[in-house]
Amino acid sequence: MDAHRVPQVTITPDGGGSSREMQQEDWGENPVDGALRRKLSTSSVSSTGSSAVESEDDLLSDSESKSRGIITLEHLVDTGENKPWWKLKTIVQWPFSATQRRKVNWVQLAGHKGNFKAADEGTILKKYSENEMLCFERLRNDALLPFVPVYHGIVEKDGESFLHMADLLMTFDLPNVMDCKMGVRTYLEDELVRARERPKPREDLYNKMVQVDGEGPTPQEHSQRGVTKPRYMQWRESLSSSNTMGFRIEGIKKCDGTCRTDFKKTRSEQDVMLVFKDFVGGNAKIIKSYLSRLLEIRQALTASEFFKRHEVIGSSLLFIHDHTGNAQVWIIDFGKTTALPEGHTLKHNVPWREGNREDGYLWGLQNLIHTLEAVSGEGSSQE
Ligand code: I3P
Repeated sequence: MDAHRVPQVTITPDGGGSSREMQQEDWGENPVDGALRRKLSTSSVSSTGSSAVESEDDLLSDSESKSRGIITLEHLVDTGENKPWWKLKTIVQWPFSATQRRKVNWVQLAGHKGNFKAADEGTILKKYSENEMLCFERLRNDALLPFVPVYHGIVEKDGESFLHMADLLMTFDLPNVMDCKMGVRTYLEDELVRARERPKPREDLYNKMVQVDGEGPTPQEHSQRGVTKPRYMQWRESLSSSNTMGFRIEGIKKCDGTCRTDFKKTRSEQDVMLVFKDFVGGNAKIIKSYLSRLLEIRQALTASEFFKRHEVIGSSLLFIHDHTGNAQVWIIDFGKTTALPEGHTLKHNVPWREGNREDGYLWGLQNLIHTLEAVSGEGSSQE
């Protein structure tokens, strides 16, 4: 094992962060033999009393409290570089000697920072969200159950509530991870109504918009140095492939430790295909495995009572593969997935008009399948 490899956690890169050195107490009493541990979390989580992994949310200066995102722990070659914008979130037990001190860096692929704590081996904790908890409860007897992280219930830790769920990276060896946010719409209708009734221009969203496109804001938004949340979300959707394809790539973390989240302008099918080809390193077998998993997911969605009765907003498909050929896709992040009024159902493949609550999820999935079929049809260097 490369002595310079260090664990890393991955989620979205907005905002500041830090790195720190791992210390003796971080390793705990019972070092892991052999394979290094990796952690990934999805929607919601909670803690267990005997966690091999301690959390340091106090290092996260994130003011956001919503519940969604992904965490991955894995190996990263320590270049000795300081990445001051990264946030340390979790400390992992590690098979190095207790006296060794290693720098731990955290990167974020998607979701809000500060929402996760690691838990017992094979599990992860996510900041409690009632909405997400209700989704997990309702999914217990649903056709989608095999495609969502196993949910272990609510756990209290350090005075906070968490949702406790399976670590999706456990079965992978040096995983590659991609987060695709599904749907044509990434904000709730309620958010739109609230913004109309009481517009609250936000400077942070204005700044994020200007960073990508100085001409993104209207003259009025420039003068107030603020944009409302739905306006920002709609801009994100139209700039990326959300509107045109019903899904968009949020972030990718590769097994070599590199992490990319600069996909805000990845919009055309050709662009998306290129990203997928690069993600799988031209390995056609991985694309085929992903395709068959997506077909299973589509079938399960069609059979799912939960899916019929919920507006699925901000949920992602998480693609994970490794060098052994293991490839999986999971449905994650239910923080904004909401039940419809009694008797109402959605089609998920018709256009959204305000009031119909359609999300375009199935349409997006179909486009994603077509895109991967196109990648597969172009052949690849490795079979
Ligand atoms: C964020 C992203 C998140 C959203 C967040 C946005 O934009 O769209 O999904 O959180 O809103 O800032 P970006 O990807 O460009 O960083 P929700 O899905 O929870 O609404 P927020 O700033 O209000 O948390």
